[in-house]
Amino acid sequence: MKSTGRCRAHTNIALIKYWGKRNEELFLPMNSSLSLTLDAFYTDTEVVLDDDLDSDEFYLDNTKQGDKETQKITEFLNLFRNLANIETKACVKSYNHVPTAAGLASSASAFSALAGAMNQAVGLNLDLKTLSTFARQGSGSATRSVYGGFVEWSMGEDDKSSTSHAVPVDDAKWDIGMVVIAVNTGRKKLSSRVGMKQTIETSPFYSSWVETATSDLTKMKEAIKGHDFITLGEITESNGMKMHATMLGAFPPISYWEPDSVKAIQKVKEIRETGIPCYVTMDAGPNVKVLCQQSDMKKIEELLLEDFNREQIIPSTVGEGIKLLN
Ligand code: 2P0
Repeated sequence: MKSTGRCRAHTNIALIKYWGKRNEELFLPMNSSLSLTLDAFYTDTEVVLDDDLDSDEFYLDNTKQGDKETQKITEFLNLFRNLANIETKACVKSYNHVPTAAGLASSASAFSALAGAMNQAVGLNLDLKTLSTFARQGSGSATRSVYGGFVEWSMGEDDKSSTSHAVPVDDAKWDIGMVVIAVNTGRKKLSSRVGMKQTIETSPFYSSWVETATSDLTKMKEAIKGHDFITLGEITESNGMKMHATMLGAFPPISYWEPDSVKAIQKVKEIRETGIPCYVTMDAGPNVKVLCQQSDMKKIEELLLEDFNREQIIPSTVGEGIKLLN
């Protein structure tokens, strides 16, 4: 017997960052976070449950993946198989749709799409909130990709997995956009998973980070409610910088920045000084993301082209939540 599920999920960029777990096994975060789902970057995934398979198979962009990558998928699918009380193996095929130079292939869209596809293949009919708690256990940031627009990942209580889930905050259909400046698209040397653990264990700034992220989130939700773009942007930029400052305080220090990251940040500041509101954020890599108003995106692209190449500048509008494909 065979049963199939197909799902698309878009990636998301955190405006209030997640940087650390209070429970590593369950992927429970130290603080709640908030993101914007992006239309330009997404993953399509097909899961075929097949009684004839002896073990799970995993293909990424038509290339069969090795044991280590497949094992991660197996562990993730087991969450669903355990719930449904089945042992059927699966063939998983994933396709990343990311502009070639972006280097933004993301575990957020990957695990969110896989959760959606497996939910359909198994026939569990989990609702989106519950599905986000499953996506979370593949990769923390995947929790938020279940929904479109502005999405909160509510940290939840204690070790209760079901309480740590995504909450849709706002559809972001009020002139919101993002421009990615791809500085370097190579593989990062230090994974987020290791980087965040090292930061919690050694950075003396960590407790202040958690406090400030929590108050930033409250203020940001107010700004979103009031469609106050300037406050939204100011908190975004401040929160991202505070996360990177906290990492710099780790031992040994952690920095994902490159010279061109600083160049991009300076450029955005110059653009802002001309009167166009735009604000930077950065994740566990050197690329710079610019939160802006969609109506300013063309102008911002033009100005960025004075210092960066065409293929380094990737604009995106707001993305939708997961959707089943047929
Ligand atoms: C975020 N990042 O909120 C933060 C900001 C990077 C910097 O979530 O260990 O791949 O799989 O939960 O989700 C990247 O870390 O880490 C991330 P795991 P994940 O988007």
